[in-house]
Amino acid sequence: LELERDLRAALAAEQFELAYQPVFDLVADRVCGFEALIRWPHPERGLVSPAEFIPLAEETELIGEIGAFVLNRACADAARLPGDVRIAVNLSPVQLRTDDIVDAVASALQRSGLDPRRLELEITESALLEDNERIATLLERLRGLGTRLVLDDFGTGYSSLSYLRRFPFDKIKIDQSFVREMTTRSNCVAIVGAVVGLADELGMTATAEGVETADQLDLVRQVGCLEAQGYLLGRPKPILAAFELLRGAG
Ligand code: G
Ligand code: G
Ligand code: MN
Ligand code: NA
Repeated sequence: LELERDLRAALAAEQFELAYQPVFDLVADRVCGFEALIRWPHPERGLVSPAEFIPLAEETELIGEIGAFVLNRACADAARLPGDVRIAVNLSPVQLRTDDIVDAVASALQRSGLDPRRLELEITESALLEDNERIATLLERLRGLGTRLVLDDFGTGYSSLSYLRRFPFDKIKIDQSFVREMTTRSNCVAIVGAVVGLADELGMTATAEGVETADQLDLVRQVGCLEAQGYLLGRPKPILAAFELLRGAG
């Protein structure tokens, strides 16, 4: 309850920050985007993990306001990044329970002037479990704004192929648990390779998440994956460091 009170205060005081983790185009060998990850530097508790406060925000319906903050900040920051660099924002399943999310995304795009094609919306499978017809219409509307839809953490939930048939995704993010075990379990190499092939056939991109070692990156490349993200390639960092990373890459 104390944390809930702090969460409200943090919103009012704009205590939240965004960290940006680079996403690499493995063909061009350059940063092609960033995933925005919320950070809460709490004055007394120190850095509170979103794994702790996002579930609380979902229960207390503060997630709408926090989500709007993330969208607005990420789009404003992305609009200042050069060229065609993309920004990915995580959407909570709770944010998809009402159609307000369409207005929130449209508003962030309009206020920032960001080209909608540079905004990626990450959605986990758990958001797709219920109320299929309504969710399908909602996702069509989000895509209608010009944004790209990403199926996040693929492989961890039901990983139903019907999600890929029914919903208009542009990208699949392969969960880090598969990537981590590629070096120790050949079946994980086969699974990641199969998802990459499937994405390709469907005209989608696949991103390998959680790449931590050079051996993992080699295997990810070997199975034909074109995009990757993980601590080996870059940790989540403040926007200024993200700018520097792009400048350094030339
Ligand atoms: O960066 P990391 O440990 O800190 O994130 C932990 C979890 O919190 C991940 O599942 C991530 O998707 C989620 N997360 C991080 N930032 C956001 C955000 O802005 N919105 C939502 N809904 N989830 C987020
Ligand atoms: O659920 P989602 O995939 O959005 O969450 C991404 C989470 O994974 C964030 O908490 C982010 O900080 C974390 N992350 C990103 N790269 C790595 C990595 O290479 N290893 C580990 N263990 N976590 C990572
Ligand atoms: Mn994500
Ligand atoms: Na993910």
